Amino acid sequence: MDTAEKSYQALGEKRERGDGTVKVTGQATYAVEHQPENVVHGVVIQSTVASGRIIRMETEKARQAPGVLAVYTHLNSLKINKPTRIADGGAAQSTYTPIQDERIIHNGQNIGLVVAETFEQATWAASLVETEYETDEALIYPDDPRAERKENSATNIDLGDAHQAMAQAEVKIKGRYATPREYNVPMEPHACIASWQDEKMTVWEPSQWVMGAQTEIAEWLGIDVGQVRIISPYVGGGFGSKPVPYTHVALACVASRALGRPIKVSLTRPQTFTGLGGRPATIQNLEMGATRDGKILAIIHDGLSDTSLIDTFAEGTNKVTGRLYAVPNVYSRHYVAAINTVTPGWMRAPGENPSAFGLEVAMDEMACELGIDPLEFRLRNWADHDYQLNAPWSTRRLKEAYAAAAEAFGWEKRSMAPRSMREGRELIGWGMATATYPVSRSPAEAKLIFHSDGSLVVQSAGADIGTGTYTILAQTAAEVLQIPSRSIRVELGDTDLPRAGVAGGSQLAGNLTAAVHKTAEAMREKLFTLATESPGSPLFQAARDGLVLRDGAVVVKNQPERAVRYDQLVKLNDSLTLSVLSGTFSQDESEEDRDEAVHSMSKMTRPEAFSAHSWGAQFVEVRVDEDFGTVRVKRMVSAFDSGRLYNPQLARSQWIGGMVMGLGQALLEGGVIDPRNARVINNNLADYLIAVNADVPEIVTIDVGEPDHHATLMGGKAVGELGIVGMAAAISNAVYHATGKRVRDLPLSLDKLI
Ligand code: MCN
Ligand code: MOS
Repeated sequence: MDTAEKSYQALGEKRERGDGTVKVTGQATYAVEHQPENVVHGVVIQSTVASGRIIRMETEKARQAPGVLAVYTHLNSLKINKPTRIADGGAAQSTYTPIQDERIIHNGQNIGLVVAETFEQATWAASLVETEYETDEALIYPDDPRAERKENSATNIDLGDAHQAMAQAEVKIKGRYATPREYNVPMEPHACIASWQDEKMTVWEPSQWVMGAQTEIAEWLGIDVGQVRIISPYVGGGFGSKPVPYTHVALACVASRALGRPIKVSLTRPQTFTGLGGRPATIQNLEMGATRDGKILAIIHDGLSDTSLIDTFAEGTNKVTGRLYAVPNVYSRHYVAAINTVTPGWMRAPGENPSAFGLEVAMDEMACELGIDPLEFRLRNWADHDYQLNAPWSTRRLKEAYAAAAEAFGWEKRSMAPRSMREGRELIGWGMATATYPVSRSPAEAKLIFHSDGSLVVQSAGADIGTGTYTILAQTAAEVLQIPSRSIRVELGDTDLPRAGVAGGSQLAGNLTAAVHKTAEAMREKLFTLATESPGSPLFQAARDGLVLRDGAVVVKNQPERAVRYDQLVKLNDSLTLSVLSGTFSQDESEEDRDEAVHSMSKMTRPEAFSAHSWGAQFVEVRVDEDFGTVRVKRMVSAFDSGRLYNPQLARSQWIGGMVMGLGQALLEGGVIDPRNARVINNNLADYLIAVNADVPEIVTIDVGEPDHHATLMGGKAVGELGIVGMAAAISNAVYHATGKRVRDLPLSLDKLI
């Protein structure tokens, strides 16, 4: 039978998510929903000033309150060691260690933990703790001239001579582009259970990277990585906010060790706004020079993002500046400004996203200045290779993306002038932008286990944060082993499982499909060996190169009656199961090197000889009410090149998820910081607005990718973060087209339009 006729819903095919039903029916247990015996509850206390020190902390009333077991502050300091930052080969996003001293560096800083028998008792007791501060003046905004600035030289761009070329350019534009602090706000807030038992720390923690969590917790506690286990099979979204645990987890761990009982610590939604970071605010100045006929000659660009007083987190605003177009002269610098804030962190497409906002709005401005259609302007500056790296593209089906999206959108019907399209009181605007996201790679392991009933289990420590990892790994094994993917059980998100790195940088799908594919191939060889070398096998001594796998059996090609089923082969094996552990590490890599690769990000690489990225063309229509300035997005059409899609249905879910998040970023999102005390005023989901269903119009996505084996073993490129990258710029460009008003700072709230 032709295998094409029979679908195993293998890699590359559409299929619903395997974990979907358990998640939406409430059967999936999230970290803090586990109910260990004898569990206690911890409530975090946060500072109410931004800068200074604690001069008095009165905890006695809290200690006397019903059910209270302990109140931990800097006064009875449980030791927490400084963790090593990701950039220094560790796994920490912030090196802040709570309750070690009296210093306050940001408002909402975790400064204590109250532990009681019940959550209500702990909450009540926490309200009884009185804290007095001596306050210093705080640095609240990133453009405060007193804030210390550091150059983030890793992202410097020095191509050609930008200053000289700019001087010669016939047409120039210059703009200041800004994005506010934004917050990831996943549905599942940050909440964990820590349990110290028999010299081992077990933590149920929602995690994009269990092995990173293991590293950081071991460092905090001063114990071996092997003494820490992280369990995280289901994550209710992360969007970059759950790569590693934050300080409430450190507090939970030391409290559990001190009390000898498991402890639950959940941040309230408001506490999540300062218990961890979010996307830092950015400010960019971008100058572009071009010839009259629309060739860009030079870009001069500096950017800034805020960070905390103790850690450098850079939201590289120049990540895409030198990469999208054929610009021979680019000068770009990115700086960080240290202010009184929690250390910011990743949020979907860190760097690429604000970088594209600046560049892609500037592209629109230049196109208008030149009187050239914005899409045509981009095509005139087509980069046939990566100018920044001076390397060929692996694949770049961006022209195809522009063409497909423009056609589906009806772009050729656009009239050039702003305010030239309307329907009644509604101004209509059409805008577009380019999106891109790089391909990264890290090695990983997987284990495949056949049980005696012929059922297959696939294991890896990697995470599924809502992306589809469970599903695509079943599909990967199904493709090689020729069994229905729905019959395969996948186990993920546990440090006891085979080594894997982070679900971050939109790379896990590529990393784990490769690892599972290799392991499945090793399993196939093992099945052939058992089939041909076990005396009890019906295919004993059959020619190995004449064998194939089909419908759960080893079969002699063209002789379907000569077959042995997998369950029979398991029984011929010496043990009850048949398992293979393999992956994408090179064979000579030591155990130590493998451990390092998954417990840090120091071994993450990019494809070498080629510049490998995903690409997208994003078009939107907005309607702006002429009287009120309210903006509605009416249509979103994007075409993407993410290489081979492992599952087109799930890739589309990811793309539209990114696009919806981009819509929220464009119109609604933004932390409002109180200028008096640096408190996040809108620290809840009623005031911090994100896009909801009523905001979201019809979405069209078009896949223009082709397999890219320079990028990854299985031919796919990045998906998870791509969809957000160009959205805010496309919407801002559309709003300009509708209204003639150029808004360069997000969000595009109505006060900026009337
Ligand atoms: N996929 C595909 N074909 C490819 C690549 C991916 O079909 N060539 C699909 C697969 O279903 C895969 C998913 O897209 O599971 C995401 O793959 P990938 O782009 O490799 O991203 P990761 O697995 O590394 O996931 C992390 C990524 C990031 S970095 C953020 S931020 C983000 C995102 O995924 N956070 C998310 N998408 C999210 N989606 C949900 N629901 N929740 C989050 O927190
Ligand atoms: Mo994604 S922001 O790289 O976790």
